Amino acid sequence: MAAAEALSNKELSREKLDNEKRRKKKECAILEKVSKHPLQSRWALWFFKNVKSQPWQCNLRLVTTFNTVEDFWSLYTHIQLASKLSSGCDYSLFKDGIEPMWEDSRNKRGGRWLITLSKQQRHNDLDALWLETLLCLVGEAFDEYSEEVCGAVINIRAKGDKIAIWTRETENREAVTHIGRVYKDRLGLSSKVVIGYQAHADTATKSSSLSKNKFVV
Ligand code: MGP
Repeated sequence: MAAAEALSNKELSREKLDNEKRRKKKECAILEKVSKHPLQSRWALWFFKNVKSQPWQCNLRLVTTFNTVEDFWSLYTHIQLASKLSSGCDYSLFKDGIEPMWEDSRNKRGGRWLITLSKQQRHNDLDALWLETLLCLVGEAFDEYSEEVCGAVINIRAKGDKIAIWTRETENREAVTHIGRVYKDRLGLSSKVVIGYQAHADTATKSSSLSKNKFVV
């Protein structure tokens, strides 16, 4: 009888301990949530590695999504710097739900502000320009036109790397040019440098070097 009572007391205190642990865990989860700083949008990071035997789409992988400042930095510091990726690779950061391809319904009428870099810039400028591009995106830097932004892509290529911000509608002239001006300014490009905006519909039918600029800033 006494032994049975001792056993049930033991069970009771174990249950109490388990409940306490569960409560603490819940509290920690809530604290973690409230202490993180939310971003306006949820973002998805994609990685592309060129395997020539596979169709283009199959080489594209979703890495992860995030929607807080802290999770952005945690991701950024854990992944390889763009300048250390091998040729043929891309990173893309897009609003969650938009795939980083021309075919997505939010991209197909859009285009991109394209920054083409020289080979030497891989060592000197590339990582800083890409980080600034990411900060423009997650910080919604384009005022009332940030909604027009779909994402950004960095292409690591032997012939010269490229960075671009993709927007959703080439016909929204005011939005596109505002985004271009702010972007150029944020990258600290000299007023002598001209950057161009190309429609995806045009890029999809030509090599990017032959696509004509719809706008320049
Ligand atoms: P790229 O990777 O954007 O540039 O496109 P790269 O390698 O510098 O080549 P260039 O043509 O711009 O000089 C390379 C190829 O990948 C394209 O010609 C397409 O075959 C394919 N590709 C690229 N994108 C962004 C897409 C896309 O959105 N959809 C599809 N279906 N294919 C794409």
